[in-house]
Amino acid sequence: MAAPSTTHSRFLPSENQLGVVAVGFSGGQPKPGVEAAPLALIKSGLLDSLRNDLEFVVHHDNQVHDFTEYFPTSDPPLIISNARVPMLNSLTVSNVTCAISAQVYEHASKGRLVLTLGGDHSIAVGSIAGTAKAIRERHDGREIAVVWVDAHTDINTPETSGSGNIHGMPVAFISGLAKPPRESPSVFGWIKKHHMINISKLVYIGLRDVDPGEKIILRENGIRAFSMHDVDKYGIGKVMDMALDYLNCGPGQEGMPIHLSFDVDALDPVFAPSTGTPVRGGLTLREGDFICESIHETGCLVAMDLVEVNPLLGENDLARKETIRSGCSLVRCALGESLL
Ligand SMILES: [Mn+2]
Repeated sequence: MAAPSTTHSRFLPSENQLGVVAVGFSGGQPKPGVEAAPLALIKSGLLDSLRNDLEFVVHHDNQVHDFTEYFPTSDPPLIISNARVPMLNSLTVSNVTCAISAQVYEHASKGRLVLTLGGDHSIAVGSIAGTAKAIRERHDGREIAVVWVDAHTDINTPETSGSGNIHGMPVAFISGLAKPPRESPSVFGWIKKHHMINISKLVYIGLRDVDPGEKIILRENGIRAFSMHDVDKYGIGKVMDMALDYLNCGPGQEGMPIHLSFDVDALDPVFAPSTGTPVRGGLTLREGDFICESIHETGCLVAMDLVEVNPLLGENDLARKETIRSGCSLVRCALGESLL
């Protein structure tokens, strides 16, 4: 039986107010199914356990939003000069993430911790934008830190992308590394300065499948990244010490509001097989849980995304159940469940 956390939140007025945004959207990538994740997670009892075991007051409109009302009537592949492939569903993803940012902002501006259940990882453009704007307003212009836990860096620009799928680009757009394309300026044209993150306040954990163009972006921008090589070399405990120290969120440090964006494909496919782009050699479930526990313990968490659970993928029903169970475990750990 879990008990509520005793950790004091450093950036939220109270510890137990949780806003939930359920996003049934898969347009940032080609495989159907990831839009079914929020309902599968909720049906498996995720929100009930947050209410009953961790004693959160959950603010949720009891809807999974598919945001189809924001889909444009036409959204042809967007051809961009110097790009290898066209950008796919660009207007759709732009419109949907704008709507997500407003929903996340609505919760965050009231001082709630915000949990966004995806959906593919393109939705993080919206969730991070909403968090960043609300925190700037509530805390005198303060920037947020982002911990991006993923097998991939998702930092392609339209020019470096080899697929055109926007779930591989959210970090580029939300950090301003990628600008609204000249060919279609309304694509992510809604992103203003107050929505953006500072790339020097981003940390990656769990990387093991990074495109050549992305490696150049990481190097040129000096982005702090902990790959699976680092997890093997130092162990997850030391990696989290280094990551949190870098973000000024270690013991005795001043702290920064943290947005945790957790892609379930950071976990090894043994623990999370039902996802669109699984990569072998990933985090164990305990390592994933430990990342979440460590961030919770800082008291700095202000928002979390859980993305890329795809209940239509995986070999069998057991694979799907395991993936959903893993996803629920990650959320509960980030929100304060502890072993003892
Ligand atoms: Mn991702």
